[in-house]
Amino acid sequence: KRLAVLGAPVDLGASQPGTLMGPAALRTAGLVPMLAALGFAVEDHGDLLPTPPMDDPAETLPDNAKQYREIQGWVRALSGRAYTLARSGAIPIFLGGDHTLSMGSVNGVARHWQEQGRELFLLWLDAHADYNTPETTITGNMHGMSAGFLCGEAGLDRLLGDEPRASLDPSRLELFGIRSIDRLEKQLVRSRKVNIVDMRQIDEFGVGVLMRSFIERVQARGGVLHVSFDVDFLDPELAPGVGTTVPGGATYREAHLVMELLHDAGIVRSVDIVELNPFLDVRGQTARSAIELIGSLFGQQITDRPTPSNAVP
Ligand code: DIR
Ligand code: MN
Ligand code: MN
Ligand code: MN
Repeated sequence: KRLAVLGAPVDLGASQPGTLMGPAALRTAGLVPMLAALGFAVEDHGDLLPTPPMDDPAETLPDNAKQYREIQGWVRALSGRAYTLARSGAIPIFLGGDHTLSMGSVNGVARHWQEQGRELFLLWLDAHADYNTPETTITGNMHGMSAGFLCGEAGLDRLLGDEPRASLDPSRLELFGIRSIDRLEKQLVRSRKVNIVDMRQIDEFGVGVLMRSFIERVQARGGVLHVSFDVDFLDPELAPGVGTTVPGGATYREAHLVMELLHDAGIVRSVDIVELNPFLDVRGQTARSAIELIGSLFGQQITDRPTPSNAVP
């Protein structure tokens, strides 16, 4: 099985600079050899360059979308590359960069699966819902708009330029680990009936039960899955190297179980690792946590004992 690693050092979508160092830190922490040791053929495609800012006279710049033109250059380039990589049959792993990366990566892979007639589901592991639009945002930071954009919310309609826009029904988005959501964003998520697993649910039911029920939903539809992993999903104790830490996140063990269950299900076809900010990290701790989790996602196990993955309580 082939894995294709692609860096996208974008940081203009976040409130603080620094995520542009993310791909380098993930490589320094040993991502590629770790995946190779698990038996994969790993191609490292290096880092992507954005397309030059578009000058589209028909496009009025949206209000409240900071650095729109530059983000647009990244998103368009990413979407094209993601489409080609997915079509090549490899599992692409996109290294961020801030979470605007996903507007391109997910759009590109979604186009591919649409052509194949397979339903793509999107698992959003994050402290935040990222379901803002230029209408609902408080900060204007575009990394808080990615999930909304991907589900077809209005306001960034020409972001992709001539790159085809895939459509992802909000019913195929799973927000998981959420503990920070803005007021208008919450209303929007509710009105779209997006599935949302917040920390309250994780505390009450545990990640095992919740993740299994999501996986069953994907499998029942014969679907495939993109995992968009914002490292602020993790508790700040474990992942201090993020611009927008929120207390009360997933623990080391919860996060590993999520990844192990996803691996066992065999449905993951593409991955983003985003929002790692090495400038804020403590001796590479967050980068290391992130790659250990990616190891679990791709089959790293403690023992070779078969896991009772179908033992649904
Ligand atoms: C906040 C924070 N909801 C915003 N969002 C994110 O700026 O829209 N922080 N994604 O990481
Ligand atoms: Mn995010
Ligand atoms: Mn986040
Ligand atoms: Mn963030």
